[in-house]
Amino acid sequence: MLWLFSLLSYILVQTLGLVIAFAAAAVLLYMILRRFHSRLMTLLFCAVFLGISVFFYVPNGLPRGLDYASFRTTYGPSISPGLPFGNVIQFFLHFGQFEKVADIARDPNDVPQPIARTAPTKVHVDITAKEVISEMAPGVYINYWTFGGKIPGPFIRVREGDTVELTLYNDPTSLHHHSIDLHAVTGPGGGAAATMVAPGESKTITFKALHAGLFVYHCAEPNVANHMTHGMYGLILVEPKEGLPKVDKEFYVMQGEFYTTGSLGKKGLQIFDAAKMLDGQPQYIVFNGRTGALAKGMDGGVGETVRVYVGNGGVNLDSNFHVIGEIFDTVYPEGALRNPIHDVQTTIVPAGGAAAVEFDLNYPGNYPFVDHALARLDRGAWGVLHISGTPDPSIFQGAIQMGGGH
Ligand SMILES: [Cu+2]
Repeated sequence: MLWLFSLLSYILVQTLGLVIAFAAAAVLLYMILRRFHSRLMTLLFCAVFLGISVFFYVPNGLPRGLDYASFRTTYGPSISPGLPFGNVIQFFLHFGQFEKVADIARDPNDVPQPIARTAPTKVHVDITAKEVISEMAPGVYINYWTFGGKIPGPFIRVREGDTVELTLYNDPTSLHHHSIDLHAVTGPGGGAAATMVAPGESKTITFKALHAGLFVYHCAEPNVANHMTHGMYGLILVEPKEGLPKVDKEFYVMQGEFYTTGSLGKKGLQIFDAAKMLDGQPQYIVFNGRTGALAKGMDGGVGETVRVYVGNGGVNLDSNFHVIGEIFDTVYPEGALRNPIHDVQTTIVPAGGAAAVEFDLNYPGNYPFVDHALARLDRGAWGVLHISGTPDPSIFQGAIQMGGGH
């Protein structure tokens, strides 16, 4: 409950505190001046005080706690990104019902096996939309909205030509409606137009995977950017009929941004900041939902080949995906599995897009992977691929020091 207290104290101290201090300062000023001056002179001095205050406060704005975004005018096709005030009340009333997830990060090894089938079939997929509480960083709590209680949502794997029957269930503990738009779908809203589900409700769509590729799926309930930046995204791989090259390891990585009223590292439960989202100024830019999520868990050995499926939930930034100390043998830019390019250092993963990268593991060590817009490292956009094995001095020689890399 400490983090709940920290949130309330933030609102009370920063916003209410300012109002109290300002009012008290005005009264104090009036009382002091009135002892030495006429009423008219005192009121004039107070007018100067008020005028200067307005001069400073109006351009700078009030503290974030009062700058609530549901009062903001925006020009999207649907509702603005601010949470309705009623939902904030609902959030606190129903606070106890949210599942507290120990680790929000999806295991990067959580990728289904390659498809061995040589003919199309009908595939059933069940996904549950769920709103939970978990840690972005130690002591920094976020009300995440998820597919399946983890970020990113489950990795869906089908074959070109398959028919997919997908059921979206919205957990009864959710406060919001949710839906799913899969970029692999040809049809209204990518499926979102037929999957809008209230808490406790479920809906089913059926679609044919007409195009091979690596596709993003995401919640498309308005305000869409708001739902996505809370964590509602994942990848669906539609394998080409002819299959993908065989590799030894496959990993699942997805970048996303989080916008909080508290600055980077501010402890306690963080409120979503719609104004910062509109301005494109995230506090956290992370892989798989939280800082440090992929510091461990991605392992390989010299002589192996790996493929990383990289997606970007956005909602504002393109990712510049790069593995420090490796060169991608093959990149499928923008998830186009029939159009690979080769010998690539850094590949762009657009917001709402994906790329797959493949490379041989040639030399042991720790290989950080990053968004190479490197200031984002400090907001959390990094992980590490651990490669074991025997060093080949013909590939690299040198005394390895801690903290190596660029
Ligand atoms: Cu949603």
